[in-house]
Amino acid sequence: MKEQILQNLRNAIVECDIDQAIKASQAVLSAGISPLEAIQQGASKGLDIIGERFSAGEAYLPELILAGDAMKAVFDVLAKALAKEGKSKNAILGKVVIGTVSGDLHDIGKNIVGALLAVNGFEVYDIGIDVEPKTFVKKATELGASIIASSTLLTTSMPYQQDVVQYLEDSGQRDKYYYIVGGGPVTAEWARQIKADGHGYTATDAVEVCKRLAQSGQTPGTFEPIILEYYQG
Ligand code: B12
Repeated sequence: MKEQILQNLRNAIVECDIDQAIKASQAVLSAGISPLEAIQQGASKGLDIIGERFSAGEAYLPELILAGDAMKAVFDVLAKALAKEGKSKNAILGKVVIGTVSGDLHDIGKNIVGALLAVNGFEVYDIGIDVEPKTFVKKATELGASIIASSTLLTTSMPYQQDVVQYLEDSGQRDKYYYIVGGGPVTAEWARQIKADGHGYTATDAVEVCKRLAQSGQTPGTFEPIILEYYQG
């Protein structure tokens, strides 16, 4: 039954069918399936299929837009239940500023990461999409955050993730903020190359990386980055 529900969720996204996406999300809740698992193993897989079709010239921009809208509908239904999955509701583990870098309007993954960090004890400030490198740092200063997280889905925007490090260095603040990077094309190699402090492939990884950084006591920018791939706990 669980497999069938996850498959329905995946198909609803592939078919860009918002009504079916909402129904399948409600079925996730009724069946007591983990909302995070439903997002990562169901709905996101649908987006991957649409993405592959887009690359192959078998789907076009309208499908990307509609599939994105269907995914947002899923997230709206599951967000409350996601909050209940949170493990440390009382303690504040740290403040995180999160955004999508310049030139990039993709926000679904970033929103999932932000929501999951928030329900796991972090105070999260989402500064949106198409965010300039220096704005990440300025907001972190303004809000007293200790972690900066940037997301990108576009290879053409990846250099802006590096520019955040450059800005931190140029402004003499590299030792003040842990900096983590993620998003579809972002790899461990890239994170090391740009001297980020952490990287994860999934929202679950992002939470664990932030926890380890917040508890590490190490000076940002002075250690091997914490890299996680599909952390299982
Ligand atoms: C939906 C979608 C859109 C929607 C976005 C809607 C929205 N509000 O976000 C719209 C229609 C706007 C769109 C537009 C475009 N898109 Co688009 N889009 C997609 C699609 C199908 C899904 C993206 C998605 O949401 N995935 C699901 C989420 C949950 O996954 P995720 O973002 O990777 O996030 C997870 C992890 O990466 C991680 N994570 C994310 N952020 C962070 C941050 C940190 C710090 C950490 C640790 C982890 C982490 O956790 C998340 C949850 O596990 C992808 C294909 C794909 N499979 O990714 C193409 C894709 C990203 N798009 C693509 C392209 C080319 C475009 C356009 C240029 C198309 C065009 N010709 O106009 C425009 C660009 C617009 C712009 N300037 O940004 C390409 C990018 C190619 C590349 N690598 O550069 C892709 C890969 C499609 C493809 N196969 O060609 N797109």
